[in-house]
Amino acid sequence: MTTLKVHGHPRSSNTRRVLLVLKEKEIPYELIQSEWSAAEHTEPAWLEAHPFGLMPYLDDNGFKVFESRAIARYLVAAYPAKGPALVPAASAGAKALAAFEQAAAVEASTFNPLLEGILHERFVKPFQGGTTDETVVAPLITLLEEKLPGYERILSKTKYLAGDEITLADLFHIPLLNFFVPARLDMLTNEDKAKKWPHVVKWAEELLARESTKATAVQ
Ligand SMILES: N[C@@H](CCC(=O)N[C@@H](CS)C(=O)NCC(=O)O)C(=O)O
Repeated sequence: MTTLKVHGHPRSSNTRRVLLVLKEKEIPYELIQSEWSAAEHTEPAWLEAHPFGLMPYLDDNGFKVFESRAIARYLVAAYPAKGPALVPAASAGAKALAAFEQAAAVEASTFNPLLEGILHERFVKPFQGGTTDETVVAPLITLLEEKLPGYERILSKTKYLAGDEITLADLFHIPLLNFFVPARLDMLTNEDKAKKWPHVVKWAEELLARESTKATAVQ
């Protein structure tokens, strides 16, 4: 098996989403670190592999795929014998697949946009020389806290979002869950708030304690 190449950057949460799935699946890989400051991801050679000029993309022996979640699904489909399944097998039936897809959709359509909005204000703008606008952050935090009871309803019935086995839907949350503390988001650590969604706190703590999370965390 040729070593898979991930083109991206260890500080990119979307790159880390792919790396931690590779770790979970115990698939060897090489991270080809892009020159982020030189905007290598906007150069013609990169655009050949990723038409939208973003990171990461995967190169599996010449086959290229972009979008972190699509890469993860490719890895699951292409390497079924490696590591845990992470997506219900076709033999598990349409209902198991639906449970997985609904959990994955919650991450992509609800969790990710809210977190990205907050992180853009609190990290990206200051890094680019701008100023955080807390009037933008506040409603995003309110919306996030309004979504946590939904997570709590699910996680009080099953250990993970799509049942009692971990799936990509849980793992997809990790790169941005990792930012709660540095981004001063206290809904999982403030005692008064955390007691409103204890199963979410336990789920998040378990995800953040995984070896794959630690191995791919920003140094
Ligand atoms: N939905 C894409 C998002 C990719 C993305 O936004 N990547 C960021 C890094 S985390 C990027 O390339 N940003 C380019 C830039 O900052 O100029 C994915 O999941 O792969």
